[in-house]
Amino acid sequence: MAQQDKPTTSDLVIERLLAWNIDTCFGLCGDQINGFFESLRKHADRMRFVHVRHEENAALAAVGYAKFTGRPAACVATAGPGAIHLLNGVYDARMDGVPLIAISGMSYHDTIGSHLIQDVESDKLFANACLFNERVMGPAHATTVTDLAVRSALAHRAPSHIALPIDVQSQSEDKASPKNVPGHHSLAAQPMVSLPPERELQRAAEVLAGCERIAICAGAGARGAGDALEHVADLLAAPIIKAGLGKDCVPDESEYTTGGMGLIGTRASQEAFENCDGFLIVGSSTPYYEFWPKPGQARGVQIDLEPSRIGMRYPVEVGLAGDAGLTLAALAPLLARHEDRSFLERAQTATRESWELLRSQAQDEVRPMRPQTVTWQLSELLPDDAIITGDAGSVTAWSNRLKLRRGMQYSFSGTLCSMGAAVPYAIGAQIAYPQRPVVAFTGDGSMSMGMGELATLAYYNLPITVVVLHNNSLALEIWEQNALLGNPQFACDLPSIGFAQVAEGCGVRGFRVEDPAEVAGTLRAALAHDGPALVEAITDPLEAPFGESLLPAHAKHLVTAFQNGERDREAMAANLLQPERLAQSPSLRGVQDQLERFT
Ligand SMILES: Cc1ncc(C[n+]2csc(CCOP(=O)(O)OP(=O)(O)O)c2C)c(N)n1
Ligand SMILES: [Mg+2]
Repeated sequence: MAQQDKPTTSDLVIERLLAWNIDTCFGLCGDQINGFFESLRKHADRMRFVHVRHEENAALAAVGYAKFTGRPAACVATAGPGAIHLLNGVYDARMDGVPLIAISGMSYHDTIGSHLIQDVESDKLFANACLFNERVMGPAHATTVTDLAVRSALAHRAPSHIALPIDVQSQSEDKASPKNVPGHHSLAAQPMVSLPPERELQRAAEVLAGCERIAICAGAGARGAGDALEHVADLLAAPIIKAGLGKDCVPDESEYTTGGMGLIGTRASQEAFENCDGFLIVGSSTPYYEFWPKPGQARGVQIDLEPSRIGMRYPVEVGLAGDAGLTLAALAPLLARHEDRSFLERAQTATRESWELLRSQAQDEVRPMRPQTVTWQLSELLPDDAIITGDAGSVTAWSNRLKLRRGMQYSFSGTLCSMGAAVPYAIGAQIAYPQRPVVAFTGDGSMSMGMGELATLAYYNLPITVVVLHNNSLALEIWEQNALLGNPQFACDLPSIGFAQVAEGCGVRGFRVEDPAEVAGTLRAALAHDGPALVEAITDPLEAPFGESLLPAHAKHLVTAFQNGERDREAMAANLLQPERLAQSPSLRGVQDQLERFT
């Protein structure tokens, strides 16, 4: 074989990724990774390369791709700044339990550590973020490392990192060591099927049989297990309360769900937590477990794929380590149907009240408009089968209240909670599903962090609809500084950007809407646009994203912050004191007199 015909290290990595059915790679080139890009060029007919504007978005797009398909994608960056940019998205994968293959360049194999340009040892950089993390030493090492990277990512639902020194990327001559037995590896995949032992299932059924008012909390681990979950909820007459990452495990139109939980959740969810005597946790280790039943209040059973997470957030009596769908299906025949349906029925009434609150808030014709108007209208207009990506901000609360119908999918950067994930997640989703409608729901802070990707939407003509809540503010931080710490807001203002104009400048159809009466029409036009579109909706930053779901301590903090001189306290107090909201918030009613002093 002539020298130039021999596969390079990069060829071997790419061919092995393809053999694993990983055929999509997001990234951006650079002199320390261009050897790999030559191989991407040669494999362009089989490895779909998606050129983004910032490496962080390459990794986040790969996370979005994996969250909506269940399959990993690759992302690639040059050494130094490229790898460092990539890292945030790779951490997102790690923290939300998502498989991903990150590839980054390094300096020459014999200059590493000698202060050359961009000489950041990316294998060390990714050590904490990735479960599998190796530097490839040459072609003879490439397939072994790639196999292990993919296997680890799939087995542990975690990111893997492959570091490729620049000269190694193009190297095709190598001598295998005597321990490297030719042909010793294979692609045999062993899908994990994990089911708890029968004895533990029996114990779980006994605990649940002894409870009268059972609440279920479902998180990311319950995604894909919706049918089994609804069946168990029906048997137990138990409402399903969805942690942020579990939003699409059952649709919001399900008669069993009370919607979201925690600061961004509904009063219906909180009431179920407060009044339950039995607690079934399905694939959730939400950071907001202070909203859960108090330790000791309810007898607990927890299902989690990851045994080490059992008992981490709640003192459960029985832990079922297993796949949520399979475990629920195995548990169901052991459960007697709860004849007393009253706990579920009360939750259903409270859920209707939560939706009614949102609906009536959405009807307000004030300006700047309430974000609820956008949420409500978007829910009405979302096409069947839509994929929606959310973002960090008060926008998390508003996207959490979108009314998902059966077949829709939703996710956001949940545990890392990185701003700016909605658009790259949407890119990953749209690349995976060119025919499905994809909506990115984001804030002006997040949008300004990742604005460059609007050009990516135009470049690939991805028909994503980006909805930006433009409130000239890092609004969530106003409410967090006040409600979590009792401090007046500081450094939350954002100078206005003409997002519709920026979008147009990038080749994306731009819409701007200020009038609540025009929201539906504008969203309809954007969704119908044949190509990428952006809607900037001018919204009120002083709309409390978590008014009715505050805990008493948060309500007290708000009063303290107002006493300490919060500049917008008058408008904030007025917003919190709206009768419909007060009616659903015992915590706010507890400080009503004190809040009234500020209006
Ligand atoms: C990368 C990153 N930086 C900072 C934060 C802290 N943070 C969370 S939400 C938020 C404000 C987001 O502002 P915007 O996108 O305008 O949404 P809004 O809250 O106004 O709806 C900030 C600063 C974060 N989560 N991620
Ligand atoms: Mg904002």
